[in-house]
Amino acid sequence: MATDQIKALEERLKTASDDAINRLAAVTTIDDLRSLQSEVLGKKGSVGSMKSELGRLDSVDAKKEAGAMLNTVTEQLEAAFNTRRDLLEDVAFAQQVAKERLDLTEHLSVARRGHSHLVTQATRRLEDVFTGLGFQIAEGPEVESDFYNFEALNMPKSHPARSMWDTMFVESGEPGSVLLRTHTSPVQIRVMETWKPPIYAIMPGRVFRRDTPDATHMPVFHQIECLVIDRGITFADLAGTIESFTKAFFGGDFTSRLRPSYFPFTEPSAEFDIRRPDGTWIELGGCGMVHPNVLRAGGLDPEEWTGFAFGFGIDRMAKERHGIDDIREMYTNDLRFLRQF
Ligand code: FA5
Repeated sequence: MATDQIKALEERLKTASDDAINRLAAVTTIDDLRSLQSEVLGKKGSVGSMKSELGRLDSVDAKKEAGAMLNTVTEQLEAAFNTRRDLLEDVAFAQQVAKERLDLTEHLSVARRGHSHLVTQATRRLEDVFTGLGFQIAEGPEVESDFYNFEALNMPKSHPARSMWDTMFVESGEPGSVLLRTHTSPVQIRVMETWKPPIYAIMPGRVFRRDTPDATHMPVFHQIECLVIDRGITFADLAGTIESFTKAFFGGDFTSRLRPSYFPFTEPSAEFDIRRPDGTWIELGGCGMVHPNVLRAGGLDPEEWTGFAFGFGIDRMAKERHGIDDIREMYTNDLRFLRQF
């Protein structure tokens, strides 16, 4: 009797266990594994519920035998569940890692060092060339007073030449007394006030004008100013310096020329152009002999000191030099453009 009971139990146990193993092989998530485990080994599970049947067996030996059989199968099933769980956990972890992985390949492949902006590079080169010619570098403020930007440069209030520079004013002090400098020429006065002649100075910096951006204009751009004050300086020194600079900066096959012009702070005044080897010309900037009124405004005696000055746009020069069609390209921050330089 007991043997039959055990046989029957053994068969049911085998069926339940085989069924559990088959279903386990098809389980792909931890959640499904958990619910299958309780369906099989839980109190009411296909295998787990068999424990409660042991009490109904006829003999103690039969109970023992059936109990041992049940334990063995339960242990085997638990081991199978554990193995499957480990595998699913590994897979879930790998999936999670893959999902959260940061794709750094782009950063690695473009992990080159940045470089200075085209205009900064041009400014540094200009500084190198001029310091090589014996000049010192000076700087002045970007927010200037009317005095330095205009008045000391021989443009008293309501002087018509002030309209050559469409000015941006700053709301500070007397209306119209504080402004964003429209050129680097005010630094000439600041240098004359603080340095003792002889002066051989260059003054690079940012300047501001109410100019509408177009292919050759920006409202914010860069200039470099050059000022020489010494005894017996002549127009020939000015022309010679511009020529030396042209060859040192652009190359030996470039030359320069001066054309008569007008600036209130220089007399005589000229525009200067650079000739490329192909014979075409680049307009660079303005120049001239420092006006006696400007020397006086800077605290120097025009009877003792003479000098020349010139100034030009760095952005526009870089544009011409590199054959850039539109000056605005330099400020759109498009790396594909900027990386070319
Ligand atoms: C001046 O600003 C004078 N201070 C130059 C000077 C200095 C003359 C010393 C005599 C002695 P001008 O306004 O022409 O001059 O400007 C000089 C250069 O700045 C121009 O030739 C041009 O290259 C550049 N420039 C002028 N306006 C702009 C602009 N909106 N955007 C970019 N570059 C400009």
